[in-house]
Amino acid sequence: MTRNLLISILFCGSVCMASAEDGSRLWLRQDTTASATVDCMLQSPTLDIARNEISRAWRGKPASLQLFSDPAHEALGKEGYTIRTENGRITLGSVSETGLLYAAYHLLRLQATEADMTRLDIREKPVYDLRILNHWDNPDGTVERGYAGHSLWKWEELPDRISPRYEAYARANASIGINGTVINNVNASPQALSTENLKKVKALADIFRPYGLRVYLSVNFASPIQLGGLDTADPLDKKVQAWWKDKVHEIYSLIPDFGGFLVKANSEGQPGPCDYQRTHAEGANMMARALKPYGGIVMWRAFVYSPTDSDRAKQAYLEFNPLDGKFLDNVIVQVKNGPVDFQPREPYSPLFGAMKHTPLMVEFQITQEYLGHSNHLAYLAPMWKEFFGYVRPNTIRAMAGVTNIGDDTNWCGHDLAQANWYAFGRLAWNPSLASEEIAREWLQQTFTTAPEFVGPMTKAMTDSHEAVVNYMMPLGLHHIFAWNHHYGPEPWCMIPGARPDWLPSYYHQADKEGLGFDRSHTGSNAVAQYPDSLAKVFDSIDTCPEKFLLWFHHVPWKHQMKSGHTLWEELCYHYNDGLKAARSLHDTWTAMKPYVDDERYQAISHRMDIQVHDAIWWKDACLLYFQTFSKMKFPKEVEKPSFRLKELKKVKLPITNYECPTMDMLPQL
Ligand code: BDP
Repeated sequence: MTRNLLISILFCGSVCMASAEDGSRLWLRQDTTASATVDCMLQSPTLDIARNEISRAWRGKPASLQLFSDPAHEALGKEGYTIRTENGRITLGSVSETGLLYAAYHLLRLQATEADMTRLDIREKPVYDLRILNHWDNPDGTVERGYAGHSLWKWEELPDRISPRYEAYARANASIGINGTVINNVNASPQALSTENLKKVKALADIFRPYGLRVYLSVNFASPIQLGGLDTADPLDKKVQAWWKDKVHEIYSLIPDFGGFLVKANSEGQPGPCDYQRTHAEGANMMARALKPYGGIVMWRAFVYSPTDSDRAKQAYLEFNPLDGKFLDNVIVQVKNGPVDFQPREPYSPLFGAMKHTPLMVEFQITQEYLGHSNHLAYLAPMWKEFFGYVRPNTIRAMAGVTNIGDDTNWCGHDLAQANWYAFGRLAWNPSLASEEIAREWLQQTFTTAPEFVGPMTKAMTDSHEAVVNYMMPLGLHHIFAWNHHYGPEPWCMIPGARPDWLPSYYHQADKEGLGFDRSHTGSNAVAQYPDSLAKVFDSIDTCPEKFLLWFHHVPWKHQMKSGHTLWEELCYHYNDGLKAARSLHDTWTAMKPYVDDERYQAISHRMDIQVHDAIWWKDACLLYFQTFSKMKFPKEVEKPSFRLKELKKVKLPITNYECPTMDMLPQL
């Protein structure tokens, strides 16, 4: 059924206009001079955006936007939509205005990617209702693990001054279906909930709303003490419960569609219910009760590990699995994709599949804390797809991604890192999309549709994650980064008095016998947390996939690998392959010069110089260091080291948590 809304968009001719290619336009670079005639009988902020987007850029058949309430559209849910060619025009249909906005962006994507549009019959429904970005942005404008400048949110200016980038941000998210944003760091300041701050949050929420983007806040569990002046934050205390209830009421009176809370509790020094001998479920449920009347949710993180003797990789499971079924229905437990911490490659967290009576959501890290920051090209869709190879998409409830967005002109530092923001949104909408497909459409929209560009670059992007794994941490190695900033290699790192599970040697366990963390039944037995069939595969050194070998096993240096090489040789070849692959990414980019504007060509080339440099640094540091244990020679095909171990051990990068190193800070070749 058509409601009394009909917006007709008629095609108009137009001319092309060039503008600066500083990366600020992301993948939304279509020429906007179409000035199509738009017939609109209903108006609303969201529909105005959808109509304007199409009328400015669409160059195809006349189009109309229609709200439907028929079963076929209702079956697509409140954000789904159809796009159909009918009687010489294109009809975009949905039960909601947001659905129509998504349809508009889809139509424009088809145009920008030069898809065949002769007969359109598209039905779309997002796989996850919640597709959410997590900003680790601090009140002082810094971004924890952010490598693209300062925070986009200018707290000191809000709510009076509104940066135009807030709307540009909402638009970019809507164009890829992202519908939620947690705007502050999980290491949350209690001040996030102050009345003064909430007014600023409201200003952002008002801008985001027409784009279908809801605002959420990370909250500090001790807020009732820090902000409310109470003497406890015990979730079973009536005063504490009343405090949260009042606070939630205040939030919703300002932001009626507020999404809810994200909570990091009893993790890395953050307060939480365990401080009062209460469980995570008791803490989460207390907040959930306060949010429930307004439709709000709690995303409670399972990223916990205390300094015990137990294997860190086992701890989240040990703490959370016994709580299965104990959370209220508006709580979702947010679990990082792997059991440790966003390493370049991890097996999936065994909590997925184990907690059968608790809604779970996966947390991916879009920002490249452990993948060369915004200096390295590491297209992450293949890594996220690897997760979905083990965890069936329909067994989880939602997808969260820790963003790589800052106030840099090009948003993400590295122009090619925009692809990770884009891929996150596309996969949260439909996790069965192929990495190549996403890379291709992103490249076409962001640069050019020339096949000579799109073909090689799709391959380069798709290969890039494996390249980074190989030159940083192949075969299941993990967490051998430099202390604190997590950028370069420091497998030898030893800080007197530091928690052992913050030090690389805890993870690589190199000794004269071999390398790797024994998590088999002879070691920490972390394998037992996986379903039996998989536990068996991981448990045996013979059947464990080699990409996870050193994650699950302490392997003798002379162990024979599937290739016939020893572990030592195989390790050398992997590092060497990683370096070769980094060079090849760079060569591919160099060959793309004719297809790319000079501004972005140079900026990316420069970052790729750093990536190749760092691949050499990683290879040399890790192999020279591990060689002190293996005492074996490098195979002759492996490139000779450019650095000396003694020199590399002295390297201390003058960077804080929040920066991307520049070439002059790096060890000189
Ligand atoms: C680690 C980061 C740290 C975060 C933490 C988290 O190093 O900055 O606070 O994860 O996810 O990866 O809470």
